[in-house]
Amino acid sequence: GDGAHVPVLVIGTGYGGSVAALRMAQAGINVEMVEMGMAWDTPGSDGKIFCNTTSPDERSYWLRTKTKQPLSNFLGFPIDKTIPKHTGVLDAEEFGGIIVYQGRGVGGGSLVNGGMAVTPKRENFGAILPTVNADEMYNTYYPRANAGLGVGLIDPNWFDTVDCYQFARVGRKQAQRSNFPFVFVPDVYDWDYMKQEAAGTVPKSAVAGEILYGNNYGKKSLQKTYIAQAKGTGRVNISPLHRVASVTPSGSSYTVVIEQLNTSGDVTATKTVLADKVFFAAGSVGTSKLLVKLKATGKLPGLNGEIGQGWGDNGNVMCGRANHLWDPTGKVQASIPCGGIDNWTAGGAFAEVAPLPTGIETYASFYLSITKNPNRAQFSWDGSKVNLNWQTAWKQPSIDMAKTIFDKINSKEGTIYRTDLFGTYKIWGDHLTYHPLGGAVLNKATDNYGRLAGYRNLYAIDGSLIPGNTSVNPFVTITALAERNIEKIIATDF
Ligand code: FAE
Repeated sequence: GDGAHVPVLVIGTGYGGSVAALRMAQAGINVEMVEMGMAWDTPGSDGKIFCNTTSPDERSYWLRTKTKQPLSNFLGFPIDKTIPKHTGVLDAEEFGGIIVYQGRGVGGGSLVNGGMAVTPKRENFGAILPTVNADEMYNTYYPRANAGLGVGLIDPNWFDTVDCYQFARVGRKQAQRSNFPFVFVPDVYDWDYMKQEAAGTVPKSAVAGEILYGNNYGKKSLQKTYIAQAKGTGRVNISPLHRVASVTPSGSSYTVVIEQLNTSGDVTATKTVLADKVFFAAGSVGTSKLLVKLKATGKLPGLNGEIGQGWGDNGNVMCGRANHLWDPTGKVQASIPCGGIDNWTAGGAFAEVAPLPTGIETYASFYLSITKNPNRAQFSWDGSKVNLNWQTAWKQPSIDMAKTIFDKINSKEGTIYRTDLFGTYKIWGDHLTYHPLGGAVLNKATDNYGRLAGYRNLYAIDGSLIPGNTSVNPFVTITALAERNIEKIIATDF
């Protein structure tokens, strides 16, 4: 509450924040977590906590009056619709050259993401986090993260026969016909539950197309794993609909100013808390925006010049292909991807075979590629807000890398790209990312364990630490790095 003095305050309840909170609580430390989004623990009038991708309502978007769907068009027609302004679960945050999609609520990105839980290939790790000991990560922290997240793999026999993965089997066949390896991708979705969904014996979630605006059943979001465990210690308190506005030194502690929000996004109260230690876990964008502003406005002037630097989009780019009529991808598609095409070493691209759960046969194959895009952007303060200088044209290397896969598949299959999914006659979804990384890079803006340079007892512990690319989907690496860092911090800083 207002005026309290707490030992530890964690800003944000995504992967980094949840790991930090759990491990500190297990070490006997009381933790206060502040989350700008909603709790997502109460059903709406339809009996469900989250709305479906096919019928977005006020629960879908963070403070928008119109949806901002990643695939904005179908057959060339815009498909976005009007919604009431509300503190919904998915934020489509617009900067000049890129829209950054993020989760809002207790559980952060785990509420809205595909749950693809991928440990990078060891040979790529040196390029991902060059100052981190790979042996420790692969022997201890990646296994710890995978266990904590509840990662599992689809049953390959079931995959081979079930209707809802027809789209992925077409993706596999076409990849293999062009001599690309198709790999199964682990996920935190409960695969046994999905089997029951497909069999019609439990309420449907993934098989009914739930994903971007939350899964009502089946997905092991952080609410069901790290956060449930953290709450179980009795030492963690979470305040949803509270947004941290400022952190500034006060004696040997920090004064944290927190704005309480209503579900229309208005500030209804401002509270001040004194915290001995503050963990920035507001995500790459949230942590970067806070730190850049606090440095520029004199609240934390001692932060170093690396703050806001080294931001990347994990090379995300999307595209669709139009299949022949003999390659239908299925009317019913599970919303959880389970496989990818690996051309990282030769072409710099790893493409997930993604569903297009429209409920009708589209004959389309859809992909989200993660590429080795070398471009990095920076955040800066303009006197009233924080901007990001990413340019849309900086996606060209990603397009070129994705083409190493899909030009070859198109030529082998005699097929073409879809041009109707992102506008009219537009092939590439090059306007967005799901994977923001960087802005408070490890061993640059912080020491090698996330302690922010210039201050004692201030830490970054989320995707902001990772310099722009993980070669695969990022949350397992964010979780494993947080496990590594918090272990060191608990051992030495308390
Ligand atoms: P994050 O999970 O974003 O949590 C930060 C939290 O801080 C959020 O809950 C914010 O609301 C909150 N916050 C921000 N600012 C403030 C403030 N000032 N005061 C209080 N609270 C604040 O951070 N990754 C994968 O590995 N596999 C996938 O399949 C996958 N699919 C994705 C699909 C979508 C649509 C999206 C958007 C992302 C996907 N990701 C995926 C990315 C993944 O969710 C993301 O990397 C992590 O969630 C980032 O974790 P952090 O802990 O950095």
